[in-house]
Amino acid sequence: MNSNEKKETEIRSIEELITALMLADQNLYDSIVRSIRIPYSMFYDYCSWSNETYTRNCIEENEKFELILLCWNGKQKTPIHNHGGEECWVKVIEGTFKENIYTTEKNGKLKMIKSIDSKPNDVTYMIDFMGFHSIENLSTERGMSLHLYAKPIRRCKIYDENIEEFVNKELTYHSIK
Ligand code: CSS
Ligand code: FE2
Repeated sequence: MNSNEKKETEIRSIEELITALMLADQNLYDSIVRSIRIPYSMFYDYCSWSNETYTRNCIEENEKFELILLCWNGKQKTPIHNHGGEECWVKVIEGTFKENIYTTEKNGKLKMIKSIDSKPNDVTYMIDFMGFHSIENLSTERGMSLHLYAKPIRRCKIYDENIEEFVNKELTYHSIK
């Protein structure tokens, strides 16, 4: 593939991304997410921030998929969670993040099996048979990550550190465009 052909396959705006996802079969979502080259300033309209938690900002939601922008203050992190049976892609837009992946052992205890650091443009993938994960903004600065879930995730399991058990959690948005 020469450089001209490569440019044509790159996705350069949020509108282009939504159209590509609407038209494509889910088995093409991985290559679509990896071809995103959207400047981070194009996501500013979708940002909201909270000192309590990372925020979930809905860019697009339909029957096939959910595209959300997560905005993180410094050091914010998710609980350990699964993805309600759906596929999950995370693309870093701005900042540096750590993903820890866990499985449950026979006695039910959680075991961390992998840790991945990611930077802008990196893509990670998760699905329930791979286990559970948590994501953390490694920096003390704000960060943004783009999450594609197919299909949309209404509820998932999150690990409650106090009772050392998973509990069901309904997922909500902090903002919707
Ligand atoms: N699944 C988490 C983010 S890490 S993929 C969420 O949607 O809140
Ligand atoms: Fe996740």
